[in-house]
Amino acid sequence: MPGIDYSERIPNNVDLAGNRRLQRALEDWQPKFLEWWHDMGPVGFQGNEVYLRTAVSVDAQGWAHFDWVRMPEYRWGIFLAEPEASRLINFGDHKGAPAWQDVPGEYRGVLRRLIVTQGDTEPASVEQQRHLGKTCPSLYDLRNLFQVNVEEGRHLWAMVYLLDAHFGRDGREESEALLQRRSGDADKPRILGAFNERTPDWLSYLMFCFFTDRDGKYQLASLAESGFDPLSRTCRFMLTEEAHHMFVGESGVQRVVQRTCELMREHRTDDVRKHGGIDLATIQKYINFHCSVSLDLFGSEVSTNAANFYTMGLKGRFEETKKDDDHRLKDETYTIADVQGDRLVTRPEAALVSLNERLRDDYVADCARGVARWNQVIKQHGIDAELKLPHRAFHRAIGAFADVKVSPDGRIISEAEWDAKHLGWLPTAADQAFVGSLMQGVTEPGKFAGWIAPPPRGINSKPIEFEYVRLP
Ligand code: BYC
Repeated sequence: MPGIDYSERIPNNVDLAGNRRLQRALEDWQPKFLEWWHDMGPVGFQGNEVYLRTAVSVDAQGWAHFDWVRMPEYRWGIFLAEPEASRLINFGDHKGAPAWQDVPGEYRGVLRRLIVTQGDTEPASVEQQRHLGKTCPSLYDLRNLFQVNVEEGRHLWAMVYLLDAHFGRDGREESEALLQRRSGDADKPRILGAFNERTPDWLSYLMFCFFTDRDGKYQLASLAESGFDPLSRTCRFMLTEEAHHMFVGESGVQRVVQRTCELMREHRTDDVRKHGGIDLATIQKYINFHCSVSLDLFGSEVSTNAANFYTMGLKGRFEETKKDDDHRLKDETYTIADVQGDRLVTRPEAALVSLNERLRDDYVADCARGVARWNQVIKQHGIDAELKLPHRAFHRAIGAFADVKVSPDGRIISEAEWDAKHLGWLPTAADQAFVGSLMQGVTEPGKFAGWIAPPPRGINSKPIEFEYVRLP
């Protein structure tokens, strides 16, 4: 049965009670997690009841449970998707062998590193978003923020479970370290770049949910293909949670765009700032920033790490089993983006070392679909403007483009041109101050800040004016 046992101190569907050693390790970690949540989780609102969704089982219907919960009392637990009978390793050198239920000894270090990197992003995002509550544009948005935050907390639990269950003392040490690194801290930063950036305002947050959580979707989907079955099963369940985070991002930015268009039409101007809206030019700059830092999260275009993860059977491609090839890729090539002299080019490269770029391609296509939906809103308002994804080489810090300056439309430019123009491409301190000035908390049920349109419908068929967070 896919049911989750909520009578346990740590809700789970992995029969934790049957593994006393693991249960003790996790019960030892639980108060440390709560201490971290208290210190680094959402600022304020910890005593308020929030209308949250909790998984009651790991099947599709298991998400139907909504209730009032105070965040520190959220039932974080360990939920794995149901096992697939006789699952095999579907790619790499071990293709066709039974999926591993235990860590293959020779891959222990690599697998641990992958799990830790994934796990590290989860608390990082909660840390990045912790100050947003007091400037929420509505109770509806506040509730969505907290839903995302508690689920990122649960994703941390998911990775800690794998570490504690399968990596012994090393795993327990890594579990502790996950609570000790801090987003943006100079001495003990989070592992990946985007997770050390600030999320100072709600526009940044919505962009983060659209662009950075979408990296989560693609990375988790690749790890869900893993030959290490416990990782695959935990990622499969995490993906069901991730979908909501991307909904928050896509629909959130769409509502900002909609409000901007309404103001543009009403006042017959592009400059909606003086009417309390966020102009399309500023929205474009935020897209440029969040897209580029999220593109970095896929790693270098040419990566032996990526080739090894694949050959070892640990991390597959997006929708690996739906692809019609040999799933070993030793003789294949793939077209990747690169720099040659002063030109951006595409060129063939061995498919195995190109797997990061291939995943980035899947990701970019998905982002483009979302941006097209935002552009529909602009078009419906009869406005002649278009939001665009920046060129993938723009503003990169990882990989082939890290050492060149590139414009958002994909031209290699000189340092001098970059210096002269980059303030027009990326959010400036003044842009951030302006967006920051709009961030005034709105907490009256049914009311929305003036820079974002209300959503078309509420959560779980509740009305938009529902009291999604109970304030005193
Ligand atoms: N920042 O061969 P390379 C999510 C390091 S988001 C800093 O280019 P590789 C979420 C790299 O670690 C999904 N360092 O890359 C979203 C390596 O270091 P070592 C998170 C970076 O290894 C929102 C070196 O550079 N999950 O879930 O092929 C909210 C050379 O590496 C960066 C994962 O990432 C960077 N951007 O691939 C909440 C999945 N990029 O080993 C949650 C697990 C690279 O030489 N991680 N480096 O010291 C992976 O699969 C891989 O580690 C990466 C990098 C795809 C990230």
